[in-house]
Amino acid sequence: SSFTGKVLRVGPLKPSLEQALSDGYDAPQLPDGDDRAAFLADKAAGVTAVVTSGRTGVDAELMAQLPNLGAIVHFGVGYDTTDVDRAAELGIGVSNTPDVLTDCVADTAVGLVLDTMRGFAAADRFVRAGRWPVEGNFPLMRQVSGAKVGILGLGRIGSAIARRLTGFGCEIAYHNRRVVADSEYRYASSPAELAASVDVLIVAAAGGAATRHLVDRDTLEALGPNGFLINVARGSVVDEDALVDLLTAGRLAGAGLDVFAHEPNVPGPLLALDNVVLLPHLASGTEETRAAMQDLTLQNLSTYLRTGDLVTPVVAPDPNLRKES
Ligand code: 8YV
Repeated sequence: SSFTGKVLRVGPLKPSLEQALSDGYDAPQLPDGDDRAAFLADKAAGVTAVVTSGRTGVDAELMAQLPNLGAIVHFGVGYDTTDVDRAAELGIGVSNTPDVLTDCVADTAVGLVLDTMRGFAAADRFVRAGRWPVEGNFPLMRQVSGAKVGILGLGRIGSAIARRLTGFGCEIAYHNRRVVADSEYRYASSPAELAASVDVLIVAAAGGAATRHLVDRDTLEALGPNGFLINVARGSVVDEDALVDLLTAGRLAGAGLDVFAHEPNVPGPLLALDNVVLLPHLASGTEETRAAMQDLTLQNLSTYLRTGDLVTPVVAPDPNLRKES
């Protein structure tokens, strides 16, 4: 292929995407450990584009080691594992896969709200353990329809969650880094103020340094013993130690979590709590959505290699800046 040597895979990717990158671009995988230095000495200068994901990303050190890198193409909407500020300084473009996963992630958030507030997974465990005939009725849970919902991060995904829960008759409020113009939902001036006024707080904010521990201990305390926390964003947005403390002490009603601070590790104490629903970061994980994410990833890559532009840029490539650096 005419693109041999130009494209590098960083971190594990969906197998069909790895295959497409190998077949279409002869793209190798960046080795880990001792093999990396020798690989880079041989191949680094030829690399103009990297394909990676929210699990791995490209840090400033790797950018420095790839002198002709012009684009970092992410499989996934989140790109907090890449040093985007450094990429912008260097003129390296960064793309993600927005929109195509919004529906599935919003579906998952609603599923977690239903499961956490109604206790479906716990009730399933109750049935399987043979407890129904022995103990009788399952304990009463909490009503989702009409509940007060707070959404932290009213972007594409947060808005899609709000639309869905409007259909459940929920009263929606939000906090966002900026007030969303023309929003029909009530704006709360801080995460803690939002948490204090709702039954369920749903985290749908972007990850990264700017949102680290945005949901801090105070916010979780404001949510309180009758409040539920749902997170489909990034584990880093929530102070996970505080979350575990409060859940363990019965100072939150429950939590539904698709993301964690140190994936794939889930804090041990949560495994013992029946009022916590734990998912293995699967929100975008359907055949349809992952195929659409793969298509958009490959479109970003091929467009960049053909034209120098990205289809869904987070940072636009700037070849002049890149040459200067
Ligand atoms: C993962 C996600 O990226 O899009 C995101 O930001 O968190 C997920 O879709 C996906 O698992 C690939 O890493």
